[in-house]
Amino acid sequence: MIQTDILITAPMLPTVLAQLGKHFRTHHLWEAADRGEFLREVGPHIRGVATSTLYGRVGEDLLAHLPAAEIIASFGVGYDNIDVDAALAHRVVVTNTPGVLTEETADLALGLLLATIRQIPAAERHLRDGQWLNRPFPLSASLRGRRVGILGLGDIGKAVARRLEGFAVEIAYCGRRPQDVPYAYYPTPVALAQAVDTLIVLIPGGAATRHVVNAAVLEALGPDGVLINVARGSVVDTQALITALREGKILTAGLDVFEDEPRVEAELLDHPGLVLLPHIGSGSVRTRAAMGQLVVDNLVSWFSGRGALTPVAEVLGIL
Ligand code: 8YV
Repeated sequence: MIQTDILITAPMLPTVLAQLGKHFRTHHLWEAADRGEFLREVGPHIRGVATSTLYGRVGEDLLAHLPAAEIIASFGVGYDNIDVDAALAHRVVVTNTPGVLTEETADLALGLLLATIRQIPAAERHLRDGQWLNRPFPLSASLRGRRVGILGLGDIGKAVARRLEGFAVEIAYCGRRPQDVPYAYYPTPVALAQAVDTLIVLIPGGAATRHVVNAAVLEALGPDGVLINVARGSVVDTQALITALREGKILTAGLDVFEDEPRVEAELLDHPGLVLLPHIGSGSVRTRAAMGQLVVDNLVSWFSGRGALTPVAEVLGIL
């Protein structure tokens, strides 16, 4: 047993908590009646942190209590919930959970795309409400003949593109640089939006990508435009999206993520044509277990002297 003190900031899967408890001396921050007092007491002993978006952002205010911290293992591939600059200033390594959720999230992106274009949730409501007895469900838009743009061709973007190949649609993408792929490249989000009528957002969140999908991008997508976001709510300017929907500048949207989760803007909730999901991209039992396992494995590997398994890109420079 490695007697290393680990701070767990927010509830995690019972299997993950059990494993962390087996390997380490764990401290549950979310159970503390007085967080300040708890951190003053255990903070100086903490060498590792396990966290997730459920906690909120890990930054200077928490790190200042953890002078002996060496590693933050975050649950999720996106790590905009960690102030990486602050972590690096404290010489704390940050890990995320890439890879294990790629295919699951790509599956959900395709499900959301089809549900949005073919209006599957509204059609089901029509049946359940007994409306089918009165009239057929209205005809929907179609995926046929669409040009689909992927904003952010990382691992998940590529997994989405592979699936789209099977749907016989044109595929284009925008990213920092062209890649060796058989899809058309556009250097800016507006150029991509001009070239396509369906946009799937897959770039990471954070300050650098805030509101990248703005009024100009939505206008460029056009009146048949469909926006799908399974990345981060912060990437889309929600007010611009609400305006674009109201003014018919785009057709509809399917959103799994929101700017102020779990709160969702009333104007989005009131719009019957939108498909809105509660951030379930990676949310299967199997995939969440794999993500949790990777949190455990990163901590165990680090404290066994074998290094971090999946450090985030910014950290690779200091290792
Ligand atoms: C999780 C995610 O919902 O991996 C990510 O970046 O957004 C999702 O897999 C989230 O991290 C849960 O805390």
